[in-house]
This record gives sequence, structure tokens and C-alpha cells, in this order.
Amino acid sequence: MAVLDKLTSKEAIELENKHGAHNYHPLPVVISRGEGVYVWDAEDKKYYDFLSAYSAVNQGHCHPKIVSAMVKQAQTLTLTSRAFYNDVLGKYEKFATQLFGFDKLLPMNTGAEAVETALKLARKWAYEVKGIDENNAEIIVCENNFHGRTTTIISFSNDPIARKNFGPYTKGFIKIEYDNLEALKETLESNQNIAAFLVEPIQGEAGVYVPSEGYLAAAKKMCSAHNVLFIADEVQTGIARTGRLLATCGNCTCEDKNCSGTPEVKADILILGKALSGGAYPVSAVLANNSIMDVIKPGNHGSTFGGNPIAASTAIAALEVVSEENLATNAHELGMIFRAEIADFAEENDLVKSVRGKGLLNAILINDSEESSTAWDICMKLRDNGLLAKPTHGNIIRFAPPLVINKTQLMECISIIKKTITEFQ
Ligand code: IF1
Repeated sequence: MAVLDKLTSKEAIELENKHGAHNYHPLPVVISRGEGVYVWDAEDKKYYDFLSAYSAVNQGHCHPKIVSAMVKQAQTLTLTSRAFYNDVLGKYEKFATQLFGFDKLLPMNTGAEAVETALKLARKWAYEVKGIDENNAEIIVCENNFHGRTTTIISFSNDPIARKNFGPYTKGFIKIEYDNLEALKETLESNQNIAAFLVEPIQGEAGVYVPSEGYLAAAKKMCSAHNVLFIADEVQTGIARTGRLLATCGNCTCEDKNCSGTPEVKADILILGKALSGGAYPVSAVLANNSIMDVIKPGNHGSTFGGNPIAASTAIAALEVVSEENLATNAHELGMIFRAEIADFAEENDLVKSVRGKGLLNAILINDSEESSTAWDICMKLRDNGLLAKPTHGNIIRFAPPLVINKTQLMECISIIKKTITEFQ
């Protein structure tokens, strides 16, 4: 078999099993092509993609504008490193900072790297601006968080699978309950060494857990009152996924009047990744105003690939697509339809407990024990019926299609979901 021969699904799975590390347990489907909301497997069976690469492909698979920007740049200049300037990075930084309403952007590649960057930035700010004694800064995080896979980030995870036997762990983090303002208040009041509060506007990995109305705004206010930085990890919730450009949409220039974000919350440090490139290329970023970002001086932080010309060109195109195609509004409107339809269905079907989410980041809670394989088995049947979704933590199925999905397609998907669960035994 030549390396580039076309593989059957079975062959592709066998190759990964034999030669790849077993750090994932994928649904057995081998995707070989994608366009918009659809993907095709190696045997050319067509599916709706209801994962969107964990919300990276918000703009749809292989969006022609994004791919074209990426290819054009790849044929011109790919990488200079930051030892020299390139002629695209500045344009991208200007565009993105204006769009999101911050003074400056620090470019990285993956979500975890951007989270690490935000943590380093907050610590340095704490010592040099806030005046905390060196090595004493603490950062508040939430239980059941998911912020990535680096040693520091898993140090403050409470998922044993992500954490066990990877110690010793990084110090300097205090874990409090998510969606609990009292816990935040107590921690802020009892400790003078807090640099920042790191939070996901919706907890994705925890099963699309949406906090109470007003939680983020109140948390932000409390942080400000204690001179503590509010860090929003919008790697998954950002870029129109939850019906607004950002789930913490502050004075960004999102023009949609109907969107369901919480406009009073503006992060001090914003973390973006995934759909910042439409899933075409690893692009992440940390945004902040000068009073914070200016503590980073030459040599303090960096990355060979961060801010490379392909990343910058791809990200500009990906962000343009979000506004040109009104993806935030679409996510808001179709998300309401999705939840209403599934909530009705849940009334008549014992297997579906409830549906929750915001915009097109939603989850169905399956009425069975955490340990049962029901959610996985339903996902297998959904696959057979032409829709790809993945269970998260026990019996929760996440539904997050590309935001370019239209109403006709969504209605078809809702009927696939209803039919599959109704027939499920
Ligand atoms: C995997 C979940 C999603 C993230 C937030 C940072 C990162 C992520 C809020 C790190 C990454 C991913 C990675 C993925 C599974 C996934 C995930 F199920 F774990 F929670 F999306 F829902 N902050 N999330 O959600 O970004 O370094 O991966 O670019 O396979 O680990 P990254």
C-alpha cells in the first residue's frame, strides 16, 4: 500500500490504532471530506456534522473565502518567525482588536497556549502593577473547568482522567464552585494575593453548563472591586457560537440587536482560539488593554508560529465571514428553535431528560446513569442515520453544528435526532 492510496474506513481506523497513541476514543467514523455543515466518510456516506470540531468549524467546513485566503497566503509567505516583521500580522491585530474592543492582541496557536499566555500575563501584571509579592500570586479557577492539556492547566483540573499521574502540579490556583458568587466573594475577601479569576462563560466539557443569568456580570463586578483581572476563556464560546460574537460580549462591534449575550460583561483578558481561523489552521489569541498587556516586554513570551502570515490571513477571513454571513444572529435564532423542539420532545420521551445551552452550543441530557453507555449508543445510531455528535461526561450529548446551518437543514437534523431516540432501545 502506497502512503497516499485511498483507504477504506476500516483500514484508516486500523492504521491509527496500530501506529497512533491511544489518547482518544473516537466515534468509529472516518471523515474524508467536508463542505459547510456536511462531511463525507471514506465510503462517501454523507453526514451532518453536529460537533464542528468542538466549535472550531463555526464557519462551516472548507469555507471558500477562508480556504482561499489561506492558500493565497501559503503561496506567498508562510513563516518568518517573530525575529522579523511580516506584512500581515499588524493588519490582523488592528482588525481583531477593533472588532473585539481591546488595545492589543498577543498571537498564539492553540487554545491551551493562549490560556497559558493569559495566566502568565495575569501573574506578571499582579507583581508589576498590582504589587503582589513575587511568587505569591494566586488565580481563582472553577470546578469542572476545561482549559486545555498543558501541565499547568491540568494542575487545576479536577478531572482525574486528565490529571492523574501527570504530577507534580503547578501551584498558585484556588478552585471554587462554578456559578457560585458567594464562593467567589469569600475567596476575594479573604485573600489579598489574587491576581485573576479564570472562567468559561459556559462550561463546555462539564456538559454545556450555562451559569445563572447575571453570574458573569456580577463576577466581573466583584473582580473589579478587588482589582482582580477577569479572564474569559472564550476558546469554545467565542466567535458567534452562543448567538453573539462573544458570550461575554462587551463593547465589541457585534451589530446584532437580538443576540442573547450578556452585554455588561467585558473581560480584562480575553482568550480566543478554535473558530478564530474557522478551523482551517491553529490560531489562538489573547486580547487585553495596554495597562495589562504592556507588562509583556521583548523576550518575556513568544512562539515560533504565533502570528505567522498564514494564521493572520486566515483569521481575518474567518472573522469577516462571521459578520458577512450574520452567524451570531443565525446561531441565536436557530438555537432557540433547537431547544424549543427538543424540550417539547423531552416531554413525550422518557430517554431525554432535558436540553440546555445557548445559541448553537447545546446539550441533551439522557435519562440514564453516568456510567451507562446509552449516550454513546445513541451517538452510534445517530451516525447510522447521518448525523455526527459525541457524548460528553456520562450521559450528555453535545450538539454544536457549524453556524452556517440553515433552518431547513436544522429541521431535518431535529427529525433525525427525534427519530433516532424514539427508535432507540
Ligand atoms: C480535546 C472539551 C470542547 C476549551 C476551552 C481551552 C481549550 C479548550 C474552553 C484548549 C479545548 C477541546 C479540546 C478537545 C476537547 C475539547 C472540548 F470537550 F474538552 F471540552 F471543545 F468542548 N479552553 N477544548 O474548550 O484548546 O489547546 O485544544 O486548542 O480533544 O482535548 P486547544
